[in-house]
Amino acid sequence: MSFDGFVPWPQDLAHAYRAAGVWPGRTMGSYLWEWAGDRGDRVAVVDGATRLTYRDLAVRADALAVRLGERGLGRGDTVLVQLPNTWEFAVVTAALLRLGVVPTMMLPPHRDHELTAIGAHVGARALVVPGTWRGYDHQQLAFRVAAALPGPAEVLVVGDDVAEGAIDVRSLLSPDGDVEARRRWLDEHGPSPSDIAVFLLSGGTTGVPKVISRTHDDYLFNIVHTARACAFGEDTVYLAVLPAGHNFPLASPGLLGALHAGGRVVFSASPRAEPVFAAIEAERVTATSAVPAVVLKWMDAAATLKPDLSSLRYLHVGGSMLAPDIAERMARTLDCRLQQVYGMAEGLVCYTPPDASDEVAFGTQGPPVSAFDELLVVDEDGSPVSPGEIGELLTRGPGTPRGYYGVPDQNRLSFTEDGWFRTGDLVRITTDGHAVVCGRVKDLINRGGEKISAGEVETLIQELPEVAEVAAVPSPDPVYGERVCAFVRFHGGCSLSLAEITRLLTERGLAAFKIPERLEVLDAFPHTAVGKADKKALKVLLADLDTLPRAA
Ligand code: AMP
Ligand code: DBH
Repeated sequence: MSFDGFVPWPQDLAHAYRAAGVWPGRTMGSYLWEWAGDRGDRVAVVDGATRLTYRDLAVRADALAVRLGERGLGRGDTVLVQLPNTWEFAVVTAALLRLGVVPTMMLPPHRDHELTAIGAHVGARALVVPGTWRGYDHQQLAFRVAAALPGPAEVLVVGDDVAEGAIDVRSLLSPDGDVEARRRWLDEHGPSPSDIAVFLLSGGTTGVPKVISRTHDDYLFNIVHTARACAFGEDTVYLAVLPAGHNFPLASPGLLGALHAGGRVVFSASPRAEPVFAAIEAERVTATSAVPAVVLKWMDAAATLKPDLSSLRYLHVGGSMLAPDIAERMARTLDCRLQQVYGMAEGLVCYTPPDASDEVAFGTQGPPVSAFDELLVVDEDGSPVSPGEIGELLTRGPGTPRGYYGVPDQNRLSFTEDGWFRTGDLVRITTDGHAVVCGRVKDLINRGGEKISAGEVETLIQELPEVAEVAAVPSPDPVYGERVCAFVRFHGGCSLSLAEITRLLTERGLAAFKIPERLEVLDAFPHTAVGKADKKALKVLLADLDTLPRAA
């Protein structure tokens, strides 16, 4: 197998980045044994009572990698990884990076719809899932998806009750055997720095989420520069709270940044305040990252639980809009330095500096983490706006790939010919070069940092026979920022309730966080000049519905 849909980096740029040392010219897996040598006995990963040293991590990752290699997986293959925040996430990811098998980072709430569509798009050869998670049987999900994929795919399970026909990942991690021989074999058979290291999902705006290929070179750039922007070092104890397959907790700087800096990663299986506070206290966590919706819940809980957060120095908050007064309240309530982050799996990451003034820390999302990142703000015609004006942000740089994986038509819309990525975000840049996110032009719903493509939800609802017309729009929400609202026009004599729509979409295998939480039924839709649902008008209508008293 090879990755035909990969949009390669221009050769001259790749050479220039390597020559300038912006790209380290190494693979991510190549660090494992270097770390095991320098700091082998130090704890790298903590998950409840499980503690892995840097050496344990290298030994186990190699053991898993070689045994997966023996089962026929290797460079040029990809697997869907849908694991919760447990220590196995770190070992599985490290093993795949060593072997050159590309992990496609799925999220635990994803279901048949997402796994099948993405798995088919990337040509997944296997799925790595938990057995049961939050009461849901992921093993059976993986069997269904494997059967639906065009090619053969193995089911790899991290869990206690591994079914016949699935592979027990824990049995493959055991450190028995010849550690040195495995290490030599992997050093010879591993990937090269320009290979794809990981596939990340973007919220995207089309039917299914878009896949972003990140090479070892460009992802290492991301990790190194974000870790620097967050002053990560050997004393960093990073708590991974958001689902680890997200670019933010994974590599911005997240768990990979903490390991790269010589620190320690603590996994929290849940973002709820109780376990998070308990982990911060028990492990003396120094930094964590979360979306505003999650931090708001921590603030509420802190008032009653009164946790000891004295070790927590830095809180990275980003992923969705954050008002300055709330940012300030977060820092005061949790008594730590707030670093706002505006980032995207497509590459660009901006961070407010750890020592920023209150004005910068609370009122902006900071400058790009590297001077090599370029920003360009344009108006509706694509012309640069005057300094300080709001417009759509275009960006280019050593961490921003030149196209999504395998979607040439989409790429002509999302990227300019000279390599600028159209973020779809409305921003202004302050005179000091700090980004301030002001809104967006892309058609998605940002539910507490989870990006939901309006098109994906609309396509599934439109397929219901009762539905004549549908439009998904963001409905403002005090905690999540936005939730999905579906405007629907039914065929004559037909109707469905919100509960019925929820059931039908769940049956079709759509992740729960994408399912509309509000339904507004219309007899007639407002349309744009080209005959599409007029979403601007629908958003105004929604605001009116929320302010005007409703007829009984
Ligand atoms: P994704 O492409 O799925 O990685 O999501 C990245 C998108 O999340 C960005 O393009 C923004 O729309 C949004 N985002 C990330 N950070 C922030 C932030 N601090 N404020 C507002 N929106 C954000
Ligand atoms: O929302 C995101 O995708 C995001 C937020 C903060 C991100 O990718 C990142 C930082 O790197």
